[in-house]
Amino acid sequence: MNVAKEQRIEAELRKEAQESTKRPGRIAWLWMNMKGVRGIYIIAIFGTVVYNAMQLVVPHFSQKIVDEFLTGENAADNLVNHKDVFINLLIAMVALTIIRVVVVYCDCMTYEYVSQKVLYRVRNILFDKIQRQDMKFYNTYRTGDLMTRVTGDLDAVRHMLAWVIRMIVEAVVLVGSVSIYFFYMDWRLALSLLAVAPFILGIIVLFKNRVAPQHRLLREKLANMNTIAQENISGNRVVKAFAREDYEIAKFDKSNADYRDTNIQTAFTWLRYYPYIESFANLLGLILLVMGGAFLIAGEITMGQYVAFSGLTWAIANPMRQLGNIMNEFQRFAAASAKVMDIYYAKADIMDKEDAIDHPGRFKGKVEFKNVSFQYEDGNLPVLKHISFTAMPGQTIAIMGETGCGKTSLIHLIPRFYEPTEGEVLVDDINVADLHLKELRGSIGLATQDVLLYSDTIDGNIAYGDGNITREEVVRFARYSAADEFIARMPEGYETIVGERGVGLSGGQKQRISLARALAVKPSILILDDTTSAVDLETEKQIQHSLKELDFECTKIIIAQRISTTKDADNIIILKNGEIAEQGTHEELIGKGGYYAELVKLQMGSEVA
Ligand code: DGT
Ligand code: MG
Repeated sequence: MNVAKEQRIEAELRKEAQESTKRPGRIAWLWMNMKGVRGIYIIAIFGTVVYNAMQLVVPHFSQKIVDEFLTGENAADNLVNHKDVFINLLIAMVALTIIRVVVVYCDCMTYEYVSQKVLYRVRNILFDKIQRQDMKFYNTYRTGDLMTRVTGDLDAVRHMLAWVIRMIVEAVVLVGSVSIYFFYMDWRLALSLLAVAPFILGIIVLFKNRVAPQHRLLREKLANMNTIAQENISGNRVVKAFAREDYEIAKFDKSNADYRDTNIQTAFTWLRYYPYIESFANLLGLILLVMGGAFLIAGEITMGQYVAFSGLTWAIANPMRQLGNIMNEFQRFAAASAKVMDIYYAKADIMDKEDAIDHPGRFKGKVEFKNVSFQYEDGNLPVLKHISFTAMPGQTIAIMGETGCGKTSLIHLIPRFYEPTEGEVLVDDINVADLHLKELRGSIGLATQDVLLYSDTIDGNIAYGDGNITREEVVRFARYSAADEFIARMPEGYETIVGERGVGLSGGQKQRISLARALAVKPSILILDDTTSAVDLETEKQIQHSLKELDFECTKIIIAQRISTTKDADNIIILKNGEIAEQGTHEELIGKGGYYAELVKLQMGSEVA
């Protein structure tokens, strides 16, 4: 399939996943995602039917050979006079076997191709889905769990297409066609052989009821183990700092053992039912021996027919034995696909409205909070209460307050990471909820409180928001954020690769790169959340100076603890328990003699010189 067609199908499926209000059944969902490869999948199923039916033709030929050339009344005669028929029968048997091998080979390749294709597609859609979720989603799902869904769970879905369905078709074809053939030879013997089927089916149903919850449990345990591993690896510094390696190893061991035990239990569940299935399957041979023998002696069936019956009982017995396996895999698919579909059909609460307002061109950068209150969905207390203030284009607004008073929560409402529970947040006099997220967020430069850099070059990290900017510009923004000097001193300068999360850089260095990254999108609104907290005073002064000299107009909203960072702001907002306790300029607030004035007194002499 060509790339354009694949992309078109993927886009259609994404649209469906986004817009559908009802989740289809898991098989219908699978079928939907097979768009474009359904035709060849059906051919593959047809191939399975063919090669299984072919397996039956060989015993049919052996029956003919036995009856007409070995044991029949005219056997010796036939062997002499119709030698050509005998040889033709032998050649046909060999040819059929070769053809069967070729069909099986092509068939397996097709199943593999289709299943990989669907796997690739669904994985892309899942990643796309995960990318577009809002903050709430990331608060809900643990990383290890999400990783399990796009890897292990998805592979169980692939396995369904590549193996389980094939096995089901195989079983149905074998049992079905052999039954017909048996009935055609002798219906009484056929009926006595098939009498075991209802018992085996009964056992399988009992087994299914037992094993289904176990597969769900198994899947949870795997996700749990992955989460522990992932959290441990990304939090390795904390582990080392507290010398908790042994504790972590024990914790992982426990989860690993838990997973192992659940796996063993699941296997044992099958083993509990297996002897019954096996006994019934073996009963077939006994029935054939007794009943078939009696029929043969009574002359009801020929020797050739007896050979055909006995040569084909496996075609009933094997699928019966396989049923447990198939059911097991099917339940694994059921548990995994439910997890995959959770993400596939996840809907972000925060999305573009259908009638979102287009805002081509640059925002002026006016930010206004109108009586905004906010509470986290999983929290039980309001975090922000009746916040109102306005930042005019180009102004600098400082936000200060004790830790936990709601500063970060407040600025997260501007790029619409969360929705206020009351009131509205406006940018350029438009409610942010009415803007296209891409346009809104594209015009905001945000340096978050906990800095996350990608494992990429410093240049790549700074240019993250706008891949088109030149090296000169990257250097210019690094200068604005007082980062150029230390970057230039690094062995490979801007080409230095920083590790995952910026390993290899100091806290202050990371903050400065994060500031350069925020500036590099030339935002209309620059939001700095404690961005210079780890930077020394001298460097900070330099940064403050360059922020005033930016060559593009930009409203600045700066969260900081230091008076030196905030004193020149056009408006300083003091938050207390989610409410605005004071606001005004440096001089006005000193005059008020409140929290800010206290802070000035405390920090006097050291910084505000
Ligand atoms: P900081 O950075 O330590 O100076 O503190 P702020 O002022 O940035 O505080 P903020 O906005 O992070 O948190 C305000 C309150 O909201 C605090 O009680 C913790 C709570 N909170 C923060 N994030 C979440 C969240 O994702 N879910 C819930 N339920 N509560 C949150
Ligand atoms: Mg904060």
